[in-house]
Amino acid sequence: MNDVTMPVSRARRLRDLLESNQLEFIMEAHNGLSARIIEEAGFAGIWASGLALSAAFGVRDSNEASWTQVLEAVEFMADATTVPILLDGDTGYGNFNNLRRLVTKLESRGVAGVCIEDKLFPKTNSFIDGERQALADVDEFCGKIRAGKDAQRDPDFCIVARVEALIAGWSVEEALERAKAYHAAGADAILIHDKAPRFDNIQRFADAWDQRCPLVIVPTKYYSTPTDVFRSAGISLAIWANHSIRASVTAMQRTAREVHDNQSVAGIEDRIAPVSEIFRLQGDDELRDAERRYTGSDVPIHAVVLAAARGAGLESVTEARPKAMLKIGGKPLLRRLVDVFKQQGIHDITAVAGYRADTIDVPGVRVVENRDYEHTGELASLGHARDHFSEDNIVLYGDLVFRRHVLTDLLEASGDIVVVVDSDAANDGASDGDTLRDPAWCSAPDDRSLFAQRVTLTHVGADHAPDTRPCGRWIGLMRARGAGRARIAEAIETLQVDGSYARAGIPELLNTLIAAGARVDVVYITGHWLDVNDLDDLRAAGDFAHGDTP
Ligand code: SPV
Ligand code: MG
Repeated sequence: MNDVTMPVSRARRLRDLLESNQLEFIMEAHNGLSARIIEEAGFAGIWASGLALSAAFGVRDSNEASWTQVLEAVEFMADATTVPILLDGDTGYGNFNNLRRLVTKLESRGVAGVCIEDKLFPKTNSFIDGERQALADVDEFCGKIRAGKDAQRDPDFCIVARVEALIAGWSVEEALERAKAYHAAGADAILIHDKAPRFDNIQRFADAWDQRCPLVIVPTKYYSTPTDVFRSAGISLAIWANHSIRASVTAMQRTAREVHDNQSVAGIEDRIAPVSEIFRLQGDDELRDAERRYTGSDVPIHAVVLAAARGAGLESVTEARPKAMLKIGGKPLLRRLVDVFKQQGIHDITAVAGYRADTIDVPGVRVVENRDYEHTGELASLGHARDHFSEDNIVLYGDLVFRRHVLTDLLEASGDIVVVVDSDAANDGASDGDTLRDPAWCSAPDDRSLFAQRVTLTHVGADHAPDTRPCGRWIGLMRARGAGRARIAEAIETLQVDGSYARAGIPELLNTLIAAGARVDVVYITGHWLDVNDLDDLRAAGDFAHGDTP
């Protein structure tokens, strides 16, 4: 024997529920979603109810859904869950041979057991004209049970024989005779069903049964009976057989009526599950993880757009909106950025708003607000997006316009902290006499070779700048991932301690990182981008965007 513990099969777990020495409970589900909800609620098993399955299909509980349609639905339920499922197999959808085939198929789809009832195909729900329902011949039903037991491959697969004698108006004695025969034929448990509002007949049945094999009940009509009564009667398993579908019908009817009458969903929004809850129940997280594993993008990238500024040189056009919402070539700047990100498969985007935050309205963007934007810097704005950081983050100014390859180059670069530096801009400041914004000093100038150089940033910004010529301009675009995140957190702490955090920009953060020994890698580009700082830039951005359109 080795120590590897084999996972306990679902069939085994259903058997354990039936054979445990306490009262256990399972609850109805009718599709993958409801099955998952039942499991999450804590139930150790699920009843795949014939009534609920057929109702969910919109047909009657009279074998109108074919057995393969039921099989397919229960397979979705098994896929969506880990707990055992007991299928309500009606009469077994035919004779002994049909049941054999059913058992084989259920086992192959991960269903733990089947319950068959001693009525005739096509069956009728037990609560509809029960007295008029014909019961199966006892010998024929016993043959069916034996055939099912012989067909199962897994010795733990359970066949529950359901006695409908009380439903059809027969005596407790008749029910007992039938149950004994079914038990002798190999049934793993007996479901004794009744439509009476009181538990009395089942109590008499249970007393006489005397624990020959596990007893299962469906307290739909005698629902007011205290659960302890079932316990003292020695019942093994109680099935809450139709309460999920009934609950959802009530909720859907109420909601549909209200939405119809109000011609609006505004009133119900807060009372229904958010779409994110549906995604969660569908297991969307697992798909995101799998995408990461199998499509090469290791970690989903999160983009933070710093969009709090009104724009100092743009007052005349930013009365009603922040700079990031200015239209370039018909599209707000922020919208252009979002489009570029989405093209690269980056869908998790946070914009940090400040000035006229209320006007930031771009689909696909999470907006967080830096209310104190007038008195704080970009670093504080970045701090407002902290809760949404992922393992891999792109941070950029909201007034950037760039060709797609600029982002591609950044995404392809290695390094935990990477900045994009335009080496062409090194000449700009020198030629026109302007002060170069965000000048960047690097470990080596851009050699413009086709082969990536490993260059690091040594300083950015005019403050405390080295006495040499900068190698270019940091364009306001960077990436921080993996261990780089922790380095950034440490640098932020340093800036908080020395009191410069609130006013600091991203260059101060980068310089603090460098001072602390962190490696900041550089991706050199040569032009093909601009930022919008005044009306001239705005015009230039319009032309640039024009050139952008194929
Ligand atoms: C079902 O849930 O489909 C059942 C139980 O068979 S009952 O509806 O009570 O007959
Ligand atoms: Mg049923």
